[in-house]
Amino acid sequence: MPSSSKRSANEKSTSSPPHKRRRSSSSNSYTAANSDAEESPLNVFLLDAKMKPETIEELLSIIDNFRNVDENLSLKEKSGSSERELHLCPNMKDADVVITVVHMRKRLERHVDWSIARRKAIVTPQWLRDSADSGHLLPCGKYAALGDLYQETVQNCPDGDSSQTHPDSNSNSESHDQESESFVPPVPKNGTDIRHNHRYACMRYSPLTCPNQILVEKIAILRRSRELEGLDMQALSYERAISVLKAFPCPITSDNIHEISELPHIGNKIYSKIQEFVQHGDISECKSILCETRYQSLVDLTTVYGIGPATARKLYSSGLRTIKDLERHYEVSPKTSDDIADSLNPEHFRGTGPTTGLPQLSIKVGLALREEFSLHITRNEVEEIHDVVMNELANIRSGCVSTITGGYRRGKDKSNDIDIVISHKDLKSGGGQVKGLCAELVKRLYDKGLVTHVMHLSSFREHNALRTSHWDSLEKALTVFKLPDQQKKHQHVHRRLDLVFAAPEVYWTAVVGWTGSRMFERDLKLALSVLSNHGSEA
Ligand code: TTP
Ligand code: MG
Repeated sequence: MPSSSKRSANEKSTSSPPHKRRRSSSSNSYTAANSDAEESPLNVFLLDAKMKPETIEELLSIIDNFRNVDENLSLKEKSGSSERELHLCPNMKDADVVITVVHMRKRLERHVDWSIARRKAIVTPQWLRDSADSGHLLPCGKYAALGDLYQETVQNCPDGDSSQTHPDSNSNSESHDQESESFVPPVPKNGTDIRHNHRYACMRYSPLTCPNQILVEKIAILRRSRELEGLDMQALSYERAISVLKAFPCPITSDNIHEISELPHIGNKIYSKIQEFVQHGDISECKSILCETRYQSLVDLTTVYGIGPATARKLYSSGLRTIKDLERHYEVSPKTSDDIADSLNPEHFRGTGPTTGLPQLSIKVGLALREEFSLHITRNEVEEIHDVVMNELANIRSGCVSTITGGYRRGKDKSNDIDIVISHKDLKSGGGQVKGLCAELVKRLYDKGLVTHVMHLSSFREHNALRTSHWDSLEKALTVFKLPDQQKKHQHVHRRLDLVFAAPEVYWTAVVGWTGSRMFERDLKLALSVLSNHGSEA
């Protein structure tokens, strides 16, 4: 229990409106449609240990003033909404939500029995602030105060929003508003084993920006240096660790760092780097990597589309160090965006594909367009390009369906390229309808000046009984796309556009496979193969 002097903070709540009906604290069956719950106030307990007096005052004031009604709702909607008052609860046992700044299990156990804690949603003060700002009770997962109780916090959360959908809508424009906000994980259905410490990335929530973002970015430098040097296993270990840390629901401090050592894919070496970061705010190896001229050169060289780590190392060994060196080597002069289009004449680069007759993307083009490719693409432009592509496709074949995938589908505000998966709505004849369509579409876009280069164009493979992968039924084109310039003032830049055509029966598999992240895809395959092995053993 909280100390008696602090406990009075909770007791102040008696001045707030008396609650109409007390609901069993252990119940987690509340939904917005539950009329009993609509009438009962939500019991909130402030665990004041380590909480500053001004924070307690602030939270008390929010609790007193809180009414869970969205001001934007119409009267009719308000009458059916989950209007709830908050009631400051004098003890944790009867509370629905516990607000605390404690992040450590041991410290929490000084105040409450662990078996009680496991039946509560235990969140940071920010949950209350953000709920008050948004006018309704928010999902708790993002605000879970203890990593150990993340799952329980999500399950016991009184947000009442069972309708929250994952960004997997067929209609990209509809999902846009939801996705452009920072992603709030949906409440898992009963029995879904999604938790931050799961060993597979596909079973963990992964926010776009996590509570340990700076640490994650430091470890990304270690990963990148290994990748650039061809140390793929080490790079993968760091990538796995990053993925796990991204899912950890609260800031890592000296109080909770012991929880990190118990997470999957966190070995001794990575743990010691995390310890160093927690103690000193930086990782010395990162500082020295960033100062290495070889690292700086390899990073620069790989900013050119078409140059991966292996090519970059070869170029480096032949004495090339900078973008200027590359421009001299490949005889590509730096261009402004005004005259770059002319310089992209396919004849100039002599990269015509043998089967398609389309200009292929070469390192020279990647170099000429380096600056344009480095400009992030907004969600609006992604959608505009998608619309243009689908309008052109409608002129060739009716009945096609599509989903924008990649980082866009994961909710990223800015993308590096555009990924679109396309199929046909007719499940029976659709396979035949999309066959060969990829090359046809790319040719049309090229003739219209919308696609300027093609880096790769593949067609469906003949069926092979030994292959189990769905990639047999995909056609892919990796291209460069440019929206037409409307006026001189508003000039569009070249963008990388990947088009994937899938037969209807594998459409959603292709959508999932092309959504990422890379670690999610990798672990999804791993988890599925483990499952199928279990199945065959059974
Ligand atoms: P990308 O377009 O390379 O990545 P992205 O869309 O996640 O991010 P951005 O474009 O903004 O840099 O790849 C699209 C998806 O394809 C990716 O999210 C997952 C899948 N993919 C893999 O599974 N493995 C890979 O090696 C690559 C490159 C992509
Ligand atoms: Mg992408």
